[in-house]
Amino acid sequence: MTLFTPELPDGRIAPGATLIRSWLTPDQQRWIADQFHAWARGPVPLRAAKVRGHEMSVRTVCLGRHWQPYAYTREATDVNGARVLPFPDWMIRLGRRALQDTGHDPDTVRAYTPDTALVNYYDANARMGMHQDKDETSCAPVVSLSVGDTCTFRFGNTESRGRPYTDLVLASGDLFVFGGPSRLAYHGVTKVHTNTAPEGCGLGHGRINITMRMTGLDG
Ligand code: MD3
Ligand code: FE
Repeated sequence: MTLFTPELPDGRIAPGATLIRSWLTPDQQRWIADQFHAWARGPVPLRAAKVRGHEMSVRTVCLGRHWQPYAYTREATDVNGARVLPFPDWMIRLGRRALQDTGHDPDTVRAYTPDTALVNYYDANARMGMHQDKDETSCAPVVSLSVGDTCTFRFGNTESRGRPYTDLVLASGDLFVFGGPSRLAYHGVTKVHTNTAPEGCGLGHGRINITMRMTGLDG
């Protein structure tokens, strides 16, 4: 299959969707991989969420708030009841820089205060089916960072899981920001390309994806 990389020179994929390749330096990728290993040690371990009775193949650890289908909570009541780790300040600053570098206006950048991160781990066989992210009440952009193996990411439309969609390869260090009209687009991960993680990215096997969100929830 040919993967078509339709981004314009400024990284625009669709209105509100911007991709910046190799946005994270190898040092930053390694830092994130090291943090991931620490986050996965708890208090809430990596877990495969159950969606309508089926375990996802992706495993997730959350920061700030815990995501379970289809709610955000402070305690991981579907895992071990522990409170999730706080959302780190460095990640708020990184999120703002991501918005700045993808051309968002200064007011949007200043107002961006993500409170939840889903940190997904994909092994060689993991996939993520086409879905919309709509458990948040805020329409602020989602910031996505990838580390480790390359994957095929499917970016769809806001109407249905089906066509039209665009398949893109996401590699270690890539930044993707989804805002505006793209915020409610269906999307998924159709394949992880094993042994494609660059030397020095800090992850020997598999893929990490961090998505930062503003849930719009209080408390
Ligand atoms: C497009 N994660 O955690 S990141 C998820 O690679 C999720 O782990 C995928 O979908 C992953 O919900 C994709 C890219 C992404 C994230 C959020 C989006 C694309 C998006 C929100 C709206 C539209
Ligand atoms: Fe998603």
